[in-house]
Parts: sequence; structure tokens; C-alpha cells
Amino acid sequence: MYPTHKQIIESGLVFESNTGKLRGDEIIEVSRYLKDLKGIFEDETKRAQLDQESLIYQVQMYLPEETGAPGGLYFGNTTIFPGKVGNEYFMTKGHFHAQEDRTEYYWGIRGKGMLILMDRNGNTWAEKMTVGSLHYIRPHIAHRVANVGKNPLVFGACWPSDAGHNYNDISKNGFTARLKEINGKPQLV
Ligand code: M6P
Ligand code: ZN
Repeated sequence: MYPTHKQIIESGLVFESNTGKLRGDEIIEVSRYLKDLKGIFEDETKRAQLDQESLIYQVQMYLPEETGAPGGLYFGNTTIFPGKVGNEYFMTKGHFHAQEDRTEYYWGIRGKGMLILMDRNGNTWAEKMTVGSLHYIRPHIAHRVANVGKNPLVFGACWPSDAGHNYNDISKNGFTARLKEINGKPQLV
């Protein structure tokens, strides 16, 4: 698996900087449909009435170390399609890290979004995500991203291989504010 001394090789991995797409043999892809997002949006009745096969977001991931291994870095991207459930924008499930002090970088590649952040005291705020914006997610901060534009939103992510995902707290209690379109613009309410 390791190259020999003085060998020059290709990495075998490509990150397309304009689209954010990852290419390589070991890239994993996950698709989230509306049917996978039960309880994520405020208006669950509305979510259940919409086409359950609608693709809401897709994730590409490169996970070169074993899950939970200390010291490794995972790399990925997420594409969120434009749309809303009622007046709440399409968004990721959102999570704390299972090892809560683990951090993460997100960066905007395409489209317009909002990175919604929440601390353990229940304060929720958001950072505007645009092409080229860079976001550092601090320890103990839950994070989710919403697409607030008319085109697909693509963002990159890099996180520690021992971070893990804690979805339970979010599926139980949600974030303490929701990002909705009010008078034509995104607002946390
Ligand atoms: C980013 C990273 C991934 C995460 C994905 C989707 O690419 O943070 O770890 O899985 O976004 O977010 P979520 O898991 O909250 O649906
Ligand atoms: Zn994360």
C-alpha cells in the first residue's frame, strides 16, 4: 500500500474546486430524501404531504481512517437542493459531534446558504455561507446548513475521524431557532 522509495505517484483523489465534487475509488456517497427527514422540519404535517422521494441533499465523503481513529481527518462535500417545507428552507439534519469537543471546517463552494450554529446554553445563530466563505465550527457547537438560494448549495467539510455524529439531541429537541423565509428573506425565529 505504501509507495516505494523515490517513487512518484498520483494521489488517486480529485477535488474539483469549481464544483466541489470528489472523485476517487474510495469516495462514499449518501443521499437524503424527504422521507429520511422525519421530524427535522417544524411543519411535520407539511413534510409528510410533500413527495417523499424528493432528493433534499447528497453527501460525498472520503474516510481514509477507521471510524473513531484519533488523529485522522475526514473530507467531504454536501449539496443541498433549493426548496422549502412551508417557509422553512431545505437543510441538513444537523448534529453535535459524538466527541463533543471535536471541531470542523465548512466552506462555501456554490450557491447561497446559512450555517446554523447552537451552543449548549441554547443560543442559536447563523453565518452566511457564500462562494468562498470559510467557517470554523468550535467545540460543543451543533451545526446544520440550509440552502437559502434558488440554485443548489454546495459546501465542503473537513472533520476529525474521531468526531462522530450525535443526531439524537437534535432529533429530540431541535435547534432553539428555525431559519425561515419571512418577508422574502431568511430569518431565525
Ligand atoms: C458535512 C459533514 C458531514 C455531515 C454532512 C451532512 O459534509 O459535516 O459529517 O454528515 O455535512 O450533515 P448531517 O450529517 O448533519 O446531515
Ligand atoms: Zn460535524
